[in-house]
Amino acid sequence: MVGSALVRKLNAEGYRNIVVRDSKEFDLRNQQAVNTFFDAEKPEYVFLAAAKVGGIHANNTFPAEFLYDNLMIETNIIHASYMHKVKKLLFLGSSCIYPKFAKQPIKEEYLLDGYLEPTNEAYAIAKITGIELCKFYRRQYGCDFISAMPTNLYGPGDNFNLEISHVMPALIRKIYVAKVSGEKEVVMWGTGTPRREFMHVDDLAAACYHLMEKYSAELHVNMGTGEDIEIGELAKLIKEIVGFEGEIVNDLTKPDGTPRKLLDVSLLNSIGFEHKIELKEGIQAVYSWAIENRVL
Ligand code: GFB
Repeated sequence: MVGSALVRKLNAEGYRNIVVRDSKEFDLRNQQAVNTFFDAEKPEYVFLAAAKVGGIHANNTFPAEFLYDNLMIETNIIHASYMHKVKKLLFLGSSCIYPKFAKQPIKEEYLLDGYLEPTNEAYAIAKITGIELCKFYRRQYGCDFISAMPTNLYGPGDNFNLEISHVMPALIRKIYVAKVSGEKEVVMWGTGTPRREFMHVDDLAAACYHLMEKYSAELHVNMGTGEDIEIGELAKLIKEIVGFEGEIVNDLTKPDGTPRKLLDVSLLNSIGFEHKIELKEGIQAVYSWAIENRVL
């Protein structure tokens, strides 16, 4: 989802020499394969969006893979970028790097200030390592490597598989299916009281492009909208957009995860970037995309 949005943005900005590989073509966990790729393509600018990602259930169920795969991807690419003298690299992390009970809104400085949320601890440790790699390659070797920490993302190309997806595509799919099959209830995981901040992936891609042009420093940059919503309210909004009139019921056997992770985006704003796509309009666009692309 993020990689495709970055390609759309770079194309729109007029770039024509964009080198892309997806995971079916080669395995970024394989150091030799990564080095061979860098030898052949000699990239000048690297957007490191590749990662093993998933929603709360996938993170909680496959922590070994979330740690191992992400560590391998990051270390291989960041080291190869250093060895091949890449001009600039942007590493993408996640807002789950911050402590579970971080003060809100979360400033970049709160990193490593408390215990992590257990459901995504493995993924968070991998992403924190990525930030630290960029920081230390910058400090020791002078590499222009920067890091961005996006909030929960959504958009075209999202994963709608209910077992591994994030909440947004999951609720869009469940609510749509309930509507077309005439069901009266939709199951929402957890209590519905956690709050999440959602950013459309096209805003994220624009923010990444902006950082690549304007930012060069050790400190990672929060990427978000600065606004969040309760999951129960999100479900109501999706119901309204999809036109479903049944009930939302809670499955309390599923975890809530972190209660809140609203990012302080004043650093991003001070670099000159503000998001454009508001939540309702973004969900409407994704819903239309999902219908057109038959992923529901
Ligand atoms: O989006 P989500 O899976 O990820 O869940 P996290 C957000 C909230 O929505 C949780 C609730 O409180 C879920 O319990 N939820 C309600 C649901 N219904 C559903 C449903 O049908 N599916 C899903 N998936 N959730 C992930 C992290 O955390 O977010 C990752 O595990 C990463 O590491 C990513 O940071 C952005 O926001 O809880």
